[in-house]
Amino acid sequence: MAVIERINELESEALAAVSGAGSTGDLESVRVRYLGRSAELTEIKKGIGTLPVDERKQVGGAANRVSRSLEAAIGSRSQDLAGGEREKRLREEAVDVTLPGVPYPKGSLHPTLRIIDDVVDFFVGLGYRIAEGPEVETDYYNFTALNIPPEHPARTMQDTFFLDDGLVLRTHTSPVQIRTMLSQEPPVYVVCPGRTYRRDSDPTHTPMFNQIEGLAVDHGLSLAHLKGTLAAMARHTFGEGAVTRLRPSYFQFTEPSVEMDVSCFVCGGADQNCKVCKGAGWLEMGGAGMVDPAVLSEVGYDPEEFTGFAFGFGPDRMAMVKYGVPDLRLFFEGDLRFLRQF
Ligand code: 2NL
Repeated sequence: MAVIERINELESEALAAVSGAGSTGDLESVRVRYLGRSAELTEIKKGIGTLPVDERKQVGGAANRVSRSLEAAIGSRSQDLAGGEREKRLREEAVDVTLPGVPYPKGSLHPTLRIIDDVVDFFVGLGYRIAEGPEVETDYYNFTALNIPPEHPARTMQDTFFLDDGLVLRTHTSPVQIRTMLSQEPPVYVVCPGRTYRRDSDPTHTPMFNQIEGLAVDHGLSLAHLKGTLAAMARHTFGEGAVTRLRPSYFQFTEPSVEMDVSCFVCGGADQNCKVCKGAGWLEMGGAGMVDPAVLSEVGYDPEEFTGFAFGFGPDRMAMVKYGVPDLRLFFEGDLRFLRQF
């Protein structure tokens, strides 16, 4: 019977196509072509009703057998293909965890910031609070409250950047301590790091530089407390061997006033040709003194009841000395070749 023959032909044709399918996509096309809605075999099944009664059973049986055999063949081929494809994907997408990573450059702290952190940590350890304030200040907070009245010659020594409306770029962080004292009663223990500005530019002066000032106001504070505090700070920052000395000096806002030196941490004073201290044996660290009673009165503290000491350091200068940098301007140029050395 011609139809039965055709059905068998379709079977071998389809089985060949199934084994020839190279991917699950191909295999699906084969399934649609031989078992789909408009496949020849499907058409044959639909036409069974029009056949003579004695042929229907035979044709139907053959068609169903071929359908099942194709479905089975497609099913097993599908599993093989899917398994192979999965393996291929796993192989291709595998991550080699032994490959070296993409280098991610590590940053480093700016030398000035390292000094600031170090000094501030020391004072926080003693119980001081950190205080900050505006870089654009009024003439009053920057000068007048610090016992530097208008027209006083001390103002011209500071090379101030004057702005409009009586404002200035602060020439020191002292206005932060003034603001602190105006906002609270003693005791006061604050350390004030920040940027300050003066019209100055050469290898050891930049128009913007950093300062760390500190202020303590309490009952019974004396120059001895100041001296002990500064000595401990120098040991913390420059090593246990650091020795400090105070020399008489003058500031408008302290009385008495001192300049503080630290023994050279490179030669300790033993090398006449030392590059760091130039043979002096001492390095200038900053200034300090007992807060002038006029400043205490100005902020409403009773100078008969309270005394205070204050000090100021230049962390940029300290970093230059500690790390042997010859030109202060290098600190503010942002050249990574310079900064990566720290
Ligand atoms: C220096 C000197 C100094 C102060 C800063 C100060 C602040 C107040 C009252 C009194 Cl509110 N004094 N500050 C005192 C002495 C020296 O700095 O050469 N700094 C780099």
